[in-house]
Amino acid sequence: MSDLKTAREWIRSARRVAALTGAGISAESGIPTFRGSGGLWKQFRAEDLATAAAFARDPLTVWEWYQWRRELIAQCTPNAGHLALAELEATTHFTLITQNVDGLHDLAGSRNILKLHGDIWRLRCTTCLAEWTDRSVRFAQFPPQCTCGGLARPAIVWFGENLPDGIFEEAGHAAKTADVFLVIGTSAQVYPAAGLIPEAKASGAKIIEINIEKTPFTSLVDCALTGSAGELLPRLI
Ligand code: BJW
Ligand code: ZN
Repeated sequence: MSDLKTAREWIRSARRVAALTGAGISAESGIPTFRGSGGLWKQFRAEDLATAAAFARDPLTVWEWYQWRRELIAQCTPNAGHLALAELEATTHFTLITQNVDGLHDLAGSRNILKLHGDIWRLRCTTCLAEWTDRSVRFAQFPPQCTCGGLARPAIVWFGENLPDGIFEEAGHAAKTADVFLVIGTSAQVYPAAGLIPEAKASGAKIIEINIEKTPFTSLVDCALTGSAGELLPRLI
């Protein structure tokens, strides 16, 4: 049997399936990834843009970068990979764990989504910690503010920051109880997200990886499918 057929059979007979997605699943929608050629971290320094210290130092520069990304993402739509995962949710006990902040899984129709690194369309007040959704591409005032007058920041998890309360625990539970764990379009270099892979494996899940390149976990997984998520996921699901 081909790898793809075997993997399909595992999913078909699984009671619980979970998936960890990364920037690679949105690449075919036109959203740049972080690492690798063409990745955001080739063009920008993460420590200048994706840390609380950078925002405290220069909120305008950080907000301009997010504004640029919000404009770009607003023009993108889910691809066949996102849609296949939304379909999986309709037919199986399925938990979607994503590192992505772009909201394309929501647009594709997935409902049960654990967003480990936040959401680019949500803002949080640095003073009163209130959180709200704002999908506007141009803010009425820049940088955006809270009704309390405090400076707003993107509700995104930057380096050195903790993941949203309870979300990682839920993701860990999904990983530990899954019969099949899909790892899709992530370089699996950022923790604690990448730690879910060995956790699922140790709990007995079959691990299926979909990536156009090798990752630190490729040699460990039960099935490594090499190719694009937009092409492979519809054939798998
Ligand atoms: C395709 C494809 C196609 C392309 N089809 N595939 C243990 C060891 C070392 C360090 C740490 C550690 N534990 C924690 C740390 C620190 C840090 C960390 O992990 N650093 C490592 C990089 C070394 N982690 C943290 O700081 C985390 N917080 C934390 O640990 O809190 C506890 C703590 C508190 C205080 C002090 C210390 C610890 C938070 C991490 C937050 C990550 N945030 C970011 C940026 C947000 C900015 C933003 O988006 O605006 O989230 S980083 C960036 O990377 C983004 C992503 O979600 C994340 C993961 O990237 P992803 O999704 O894997 O993308 P890429 O680009 O890396 O990979 C794309 C993949 O797709 C590639 O493999 C391609 O081949 C593939 N691909 N096209 C299929 N068509
Ligand atoms: Zn406020």
